[in-house]
Amino acid sequence: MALVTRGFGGRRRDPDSKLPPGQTLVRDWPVLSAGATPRISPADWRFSVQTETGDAREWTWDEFRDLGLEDVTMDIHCVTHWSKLQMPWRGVPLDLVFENIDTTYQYVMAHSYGGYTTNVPLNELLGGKAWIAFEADGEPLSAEHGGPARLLVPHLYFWKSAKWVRGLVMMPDDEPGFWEERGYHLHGDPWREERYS
Ligand SMILES: Nc1nc2c(c(=O)[nH]1)N[C@H]1C(S)=C(S)[C@@H](COP(=O)(O)O)O[C@H]1N2
Ligand SMILES: [Mo]
Repeated sequence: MALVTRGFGGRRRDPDSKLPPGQTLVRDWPVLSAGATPRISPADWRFSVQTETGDAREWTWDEFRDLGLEDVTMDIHCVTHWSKLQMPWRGVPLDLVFENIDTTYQYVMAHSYGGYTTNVPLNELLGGKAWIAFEADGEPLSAEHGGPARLLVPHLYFWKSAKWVRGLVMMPDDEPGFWEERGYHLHGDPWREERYS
């Protein structure tokens, strides 16, 4: 049985919740996918982290969720100018994942079922800033929104929150992922409007 704990924002309203520059609030939740929607069942889902040794630590659905689920309330900001504030999410914090990982590499490429990739520095995934999310708004993530599991890095533009995530590959240097290769910013801080490179 996976424990559910409350993160810093868990189910509480965050008084600091605000709209970054150039963003507009939406009520519905838009779907933005670069390709077809993969359909992955929890039974087939695996999550892995590969380090400089070439070896990968791999978890099944149950093993991974048993690392510890957390409820948090987070704002999301898409580079196409929509934001949603105060969304309830449930997921495993990356801090708990990296307790099991021995690496000196400081950069991460997230890989998704379907081939999508996005790069994030490791320190932006730790310290209670990122999750592998399984639920949003109190429901399991729909396939369109990245179910059964997606990366959630809410303090960066939402393209960093890879849907259908299947693993992370550690890298010695920062390298562009799918959208970053196509002109989007390597980092993507919405408060600095790091939209394009
Ligand atoms: N695998 C995958 N992840 C992805 C994308 C994608 O096309 N494929 N699009 C990104 C972009 S640009 C955004 S804004 C969000 C959209 O998530 P949503 O469809 O749940 O709103 O997912 C991000 N993660
Ligand atoms: Mo986006």
